[in-house]
Amino acid sequence: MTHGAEFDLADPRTDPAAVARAAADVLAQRTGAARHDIALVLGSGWKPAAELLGEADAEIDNTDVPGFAAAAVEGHSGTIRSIPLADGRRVLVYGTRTHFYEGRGVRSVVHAVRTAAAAGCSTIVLTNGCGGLRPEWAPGTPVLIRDHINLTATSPLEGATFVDLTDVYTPRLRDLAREIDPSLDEGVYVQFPGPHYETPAEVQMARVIGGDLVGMSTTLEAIAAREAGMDVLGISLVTNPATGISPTPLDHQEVIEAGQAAAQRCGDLLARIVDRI
Ligand code: 8IG
Repeated sequence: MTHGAEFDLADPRTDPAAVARAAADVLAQRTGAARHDIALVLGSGWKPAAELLGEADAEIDNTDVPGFAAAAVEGHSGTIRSIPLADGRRVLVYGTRTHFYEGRGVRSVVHAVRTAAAAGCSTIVLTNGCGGLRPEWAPGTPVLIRDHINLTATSPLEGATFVDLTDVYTPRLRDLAREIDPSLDEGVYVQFPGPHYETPAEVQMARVIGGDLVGMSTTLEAIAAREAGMDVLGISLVTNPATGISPTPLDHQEVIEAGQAAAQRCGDLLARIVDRI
């Protein structure tokens, strides 16, 4: 399905809020649910974990929803799923995200977040796969995002929109996650523009400025979510030590196995968090 020029986020005359409303309308139609309550964005390594949330009763191709681009990373287009919870609430699960490095513009990067808000979600859980700056974080360690440093040199907010970012990652949700899993560490996530990985000198810089995690997503989405008034929980899955952190070169097989081993822990964590939000 194609959509008209009025839904082209790359056109500066387009109102992103109107595209988000149109997208939310399509989701309501296609899921048969007037509203959703919690949104979940799945990053690298989180797909198997999300299976543990429950069974989706609707699955929609990104390309059928206004403003969504076909997935750039995977071979197939991304999908959006709707999972009903036992208590009547619904979770909107985004199987892919648009990354800043795709060059589609920041509006496209945060469109899923704005669509979730327009669909009624008051909480969004942003997950990602990232590099870890602390040697004690083995591949496969989930870490709560306590705060972020946005190194993209841009913002999803347009015009004189001054949004307070004191508590971007809602303290109550972080407390809840740690109640469920007291062994969870917290860290500061540094978003680099990508798509190249960091040099060792850039990883050192990230440490010096207060970072614990390095990746290519999440911060712009979190800002847009706060603008929309949503509570935000950010969880990173450390899939590799950042360049120069580990004395031994990265073993890709090790990373894959660590990710698979983490799926059960991350899935349990997600399911128990969503249950108690
Ligand atoms: I998975 O080491 C993953 N994504 N910037 N650095 C950055 N992004 C990442 C990394 C990493 N690992």
